[in-house]
Amino acid sequence: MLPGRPTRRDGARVIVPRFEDPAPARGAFITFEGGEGAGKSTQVARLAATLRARSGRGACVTREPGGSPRAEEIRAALLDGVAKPYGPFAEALLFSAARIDHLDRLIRPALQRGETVLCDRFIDSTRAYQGAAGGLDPGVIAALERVVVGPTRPDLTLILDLPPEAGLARATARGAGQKADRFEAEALGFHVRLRDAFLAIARAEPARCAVIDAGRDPDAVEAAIRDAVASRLPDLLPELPPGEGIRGDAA
Ligand code: T5A
Repeated sequence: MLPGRPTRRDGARVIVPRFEDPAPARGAFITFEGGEGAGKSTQVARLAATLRARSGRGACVTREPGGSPRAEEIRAALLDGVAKPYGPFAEALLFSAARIDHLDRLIRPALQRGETVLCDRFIDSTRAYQGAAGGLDPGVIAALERVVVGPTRPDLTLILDLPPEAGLARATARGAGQKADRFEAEALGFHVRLRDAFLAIARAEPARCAVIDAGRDPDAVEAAIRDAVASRLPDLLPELPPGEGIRGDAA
């Protein structure tokens, strides 16, 4: 028997999640959340470039669902709608399965190396999509977070907020000619509930979350994100000497 692992009465080993890290996480964990087409991927890339140039630390860019080869396989199935007929609980389990692999293979190792991890969607998407908009009981979602995520919680979550009509129009314009994916294809009411859910998360956890007005042009959104990071995690974006780094230091 491995230390700390319970066994069943028949002697078989019981697998339980273990979160004791071999070394304490030294990096920072930043997640980006919001509705469809809010501009998360665009801003993850911009912030990563800024952090690489300014913080002297590595910046690891990743996304959910996905981020590791196995999780990317689950992503393809989820966005194709394979799990939709089974309902939001089954979908939440699949997002969780992808998240377990992503955390183990990529996020926790990067944090232990002292890198800043920038993740395009994380637990709040499960809360909003499968929970608030999908109807899954918040108690079930909290239980999943406890066993899947454990202590690996974001230090900062940037919630990119804009009316769903605008986000869906951006996503449609970008994917001109492509079929909408499993979640893009939901009715407008679903996307309105998503927006409300993300804003409610921000109100409930103001120390972790910052709401960014994503309806502005990409440079203005980027500037607001830099301000939020600089004020919440000042070690990552130390103040520049006067006259330096207005724009272009993210190139
Ligand atoms: N999901 C995910 C769950 O249901 N539960 C979960 O637990 C998790 C983790 C993932 C789907 O899975 C769901 C949520 C999602 O539906 P995805 O393709 O990763 O699928 O979906 P999104 O994260 O929504 O990705 P998108 O690419 O659609 O949106 P982004 O990343 O927010 O937007 P972005 O940056 O790609 O920009 C979209 C378009 O708008 C332009 C860009 O150039 C691009 O063309 N743009 C702007 N235009 C004007 N002004 C700005 N400020 C702009 N910023 C970007």
